Amino acid sequence: MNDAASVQYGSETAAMQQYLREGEARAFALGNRGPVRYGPDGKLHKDILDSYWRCGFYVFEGVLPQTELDDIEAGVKDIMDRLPSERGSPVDKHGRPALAHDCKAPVLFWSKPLADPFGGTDLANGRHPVKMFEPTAAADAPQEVVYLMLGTLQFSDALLRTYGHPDVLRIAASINGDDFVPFTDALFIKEPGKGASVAWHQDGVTHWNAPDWDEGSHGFNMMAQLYGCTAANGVWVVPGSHKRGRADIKAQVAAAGSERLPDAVPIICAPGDIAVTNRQALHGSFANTSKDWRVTVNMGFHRRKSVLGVSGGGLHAAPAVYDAAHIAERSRLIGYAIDARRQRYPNEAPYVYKPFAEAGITHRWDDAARATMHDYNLLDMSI
Ligand SMILES: O=C(O)CCC(=O)C(=O)O
Repeated sequence: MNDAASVQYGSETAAMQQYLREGEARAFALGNRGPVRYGPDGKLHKDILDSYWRCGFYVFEGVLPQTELDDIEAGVKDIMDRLPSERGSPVDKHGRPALAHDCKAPVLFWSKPLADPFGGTDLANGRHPVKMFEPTAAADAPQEVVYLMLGTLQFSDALLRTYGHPDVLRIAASINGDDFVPFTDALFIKEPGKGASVAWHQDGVTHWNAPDWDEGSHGFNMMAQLYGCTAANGVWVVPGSHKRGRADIKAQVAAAGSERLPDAVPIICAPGDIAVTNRQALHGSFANTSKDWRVTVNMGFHRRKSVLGVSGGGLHAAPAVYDAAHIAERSRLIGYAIDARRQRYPNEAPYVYKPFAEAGITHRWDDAARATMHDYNLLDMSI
């Protein structure tokens, strides 16, 4: 992707630059980053798990090699090329049927450049109560950009193959148990000089007041970085906030005097790093006025016990009670991803997903399977 000239953060430029510098220093002092390491039980090394549970996020360095990043980049560029020419258009800029033109499930989220479409609104159950500062975009910026896409695995085999990466799935099993289940998957696109803010929020909805609530009840998101991410364009997290229940975001912003929360730190990644972020952690990201692209391949996972028999939905898909059949149907994506990856990387040991192995279920990734992927994210398990 091409770099664009950076635009300024308006009246907040100086304060923002200082915040980014100080946040970056705090982030590197946390001790929650390094290569993937496993213990004798095949699960993530205990030091990594302890660090993840202490901070609410962890950066796995160097998981995806350049060859795989090239594959992902080609997939993302193809997706971007097929986007509707403008919001609501049935065709792309080449006049072809646009990506997702025939999808019922939510796929494309648009924003004015550098704006904050959710902050301070009732959207998504009002979980983003405070609007972020909205810098002014360049005069020649488009009216709107797509900054978030859901259900992306139906549009790109490259993204599906990454979803089946053995480390991605081993990390999921280490944190959520061998019977972990999918939640949703997404692409966050933060274009330089255009990428929208995602206002401070916590992701969980259903379990905050459950008697067995704990620091892992609402699962986690994995954020694989195509180009890396910086303090300026990355997600910020308040370390430890995933343990403290619901945050009073309005009060925290009022106390700070701006949305620059003093305890928050940025997730800093190189290309190919994968960050894991607890969905209960207070997190958000600022408008991308930097010159750097961020493309995050976001893959969410839950504990099975957090979704089985639970009534969820409303944010990523229609409300539903998630019974065993629903979970099995949505989990097919894991089976397809593992097989898609096996076909591309025949010398790599494929991940064995225990629920399928125990039930003797196998999946084959081919055109027939591809045809069943349309609108698969109607089954996203949003808790
Ligand atoms: O990538 C971003 O900017 C925001 C990510 C986020 O809020 C999420 O995954 O819940």
